[in-house]
Amino acid sequence: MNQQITIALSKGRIYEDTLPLLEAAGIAPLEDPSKSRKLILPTNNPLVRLLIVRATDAPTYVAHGAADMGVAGKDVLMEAPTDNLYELLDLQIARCKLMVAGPVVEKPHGHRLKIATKYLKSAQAYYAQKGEQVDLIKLYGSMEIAPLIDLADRIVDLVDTGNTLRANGLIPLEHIADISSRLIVNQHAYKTKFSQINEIITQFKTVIESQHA
Ligand code: PRT
Ligand code: MG
Repeated sequence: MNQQITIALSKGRIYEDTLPLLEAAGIAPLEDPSKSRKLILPTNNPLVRLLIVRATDAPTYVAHGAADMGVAGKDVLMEAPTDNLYELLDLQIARCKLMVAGPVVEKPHGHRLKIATKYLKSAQAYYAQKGEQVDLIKLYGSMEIAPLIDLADRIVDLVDTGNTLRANGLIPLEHIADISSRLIVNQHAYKTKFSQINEIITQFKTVIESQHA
């Protein structure tokens, strides 16, 4: 028996890059989230709907079973509790790097390095593995400002083209991790809706393999 499938996605780059994958699985949203204010989007398949959520919230919807599956950046998954969900597929979309960045000319720091970031867990794990004691400062955005006004010596943030760093007089210093978006599935839904979910995953895989052959 076919059941309702709910997929959590964030607007912007993840949505744009997931569309072709959904299309290959025969799923086409009936409205464009950049134009519509609807947060629950019906699709051409009456059994499939899309939830438009904040990027950092996607794992929460999936972990609680409010969505059966979703798409989330690895950066987000590294920070979030991932009980109750499986990370089943690297979609190889919305790629970037998690990096340490700092001013082109660093001031001498006679103290422990202060690192501003929204990626506390990843930054903590990175410096622990290096055996370096640092003070972490949690920010929710615009991290690039922190070294400019002496809130922090360096930042840990996502870098794609490097334009944002450059525009703020910062340069990438250390590579922490390659980031891409992952398909996540609620563990219970994966059992109870296995054939429907597996069908979607198979179609996604076909596209990803053809794009990265
Ligand atoms: O924007 P919002 O606050 O709603 O949430 P969000 O920023 O988490 O969502 P969104 O849609 O911006 O990002 C979703 C996912 O895209 C992230 O979780 C990453 O996995 C992935 N991704 C890929 C990126 C980037 N590339 C990226 N460049 N996310 C953010 N950026 C930002 C980065 O933080 C920095 O401010 O872009 C800036 C750097 O870009 P460059 O090209 O100037 O280097
Ligand atoms: Mg953003």
